[in-house]
Parts: sequence; C-alpha cells; structure tokens
Amino acid sequence: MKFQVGNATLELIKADITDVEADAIVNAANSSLMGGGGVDGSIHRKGGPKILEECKRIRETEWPDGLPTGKAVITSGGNLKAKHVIHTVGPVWMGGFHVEAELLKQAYRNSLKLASAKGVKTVAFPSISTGAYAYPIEEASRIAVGTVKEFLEKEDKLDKVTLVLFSDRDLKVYSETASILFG
Ligand code: AR6
Repeated sequence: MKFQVGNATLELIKADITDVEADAIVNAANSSLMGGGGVDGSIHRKGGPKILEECKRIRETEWPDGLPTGKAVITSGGNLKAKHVIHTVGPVWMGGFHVEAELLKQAYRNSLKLASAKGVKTVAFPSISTGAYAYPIEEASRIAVGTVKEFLEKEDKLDKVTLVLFSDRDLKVYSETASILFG
C-alpha cells in the first residue's frame, strides 16, 4: 500500500526489516542500547558487532545513563543492506495513563528528524513498542501513520518512509488506519 505526501511516498509492507534496502532502518531499542530481543536482537545479529561498538561509544559519550524514551541516535548499518540504523526507544505500555502516546510520537518524530538531518532519503520503521512493550497495535498504528504523515507534509527532505509490519494482521491494522487517515 502506498500513499503520496507532497513529494514523498509513505509505504506499508510486510517484511523482515533487516532485509529492507533503505538508507536507514529504525531499531525499536531499549534505553541501554546494548541489544535485546525482537527487532533489536535481529538487527544486532544480522548487522554484526560494529553496531554494538558504536552504541557503546554513544553510551560513553552522549548518554551515560541510557537513551531516554522518545529520543533517537544513529549508527552505521554494519553488515546490513541499510547504510544506517537509527535507534529509538518507544514507551512501555502502562495502560495509557503515562503519556505513552506522546512518547511514541516523539520516538517517530525524533527518528524522522535525525534521518532528515543526516541526509537520509529513505527510512524504514518497525512497529515500535507493539511487541515486548505491549502497546496496543490499533492505537500505535494511528500514532505511527499520523506522525509520519504530519512530518512529510511539513518537511521535503525525505523521499520515502516505509512502515514494515511483521505479520499479515499487523499489516491489515496499519493499512486500515492509513486508509482512514488518508481519507
Ligand atoms: N522485522 C520487522 N518487524 C519485526 C522484526 C523484524 N525482524 N522482529 C520483530 N518485529 P519488539 P518493542 C516486530 O518487541 O515492543 C527488545 O527486546 C514485532 O512483531 O521488537 O518496541 C528491545 O531490546 C513487533 O510488531 O519491540 C526492547 O527491550 C514490533 O516489531 C524491547 O524489545 C516491535 O516489537 C522493545 O519492545
């Protein structure tokens, strides 16, 4: 499914994000930046040790106490097809009463801003927070699609943003949300 936003394209696909050819792929990391399960585990496994070394350097220099929720940092893509990995931390779902929506929005927005600032033209996101962090996918899809749409309407540096879903069901949820938001 594809949508045009100004000069840019928003695309929804089902894939393993570690196989996606984009200037940058986004990692749904945790504050430690030291890897984990889910998409984070796959990115580090397939990308090799260079990514973790760069994450360690970022911890030593920029974020000694860990990357706060909603912020984003960038490393190389190591052995991945993607040139860069943008690491962001989504919120853990706590029932919706702990500014989760605002933090998830910030994770998308700060990743897009960083991509733009680094001259990245194509960027791919997984469904941040909807795995181990248990964010309900319908609500998360509205934030993901809505935040990307809003960003692309204001900013003309990115050519393509791909939202990469890992199951048919997740792709269906995101596609229904996009159909509504693009009316
Ligand atoms: N490609 C695309 N999507 C994937 C892939 C993949 N290879 N693998 C999983 N997903 P999660 P979170 C989907 O748990 O909820 C980690 O341990 C998955 O089906 O990866 O933000 C980190 O270290 C789901 O839809 O991220 C953190 O501790 C989505 O990616 C914590 O999990 C996100 O699931 C972050 O939790």
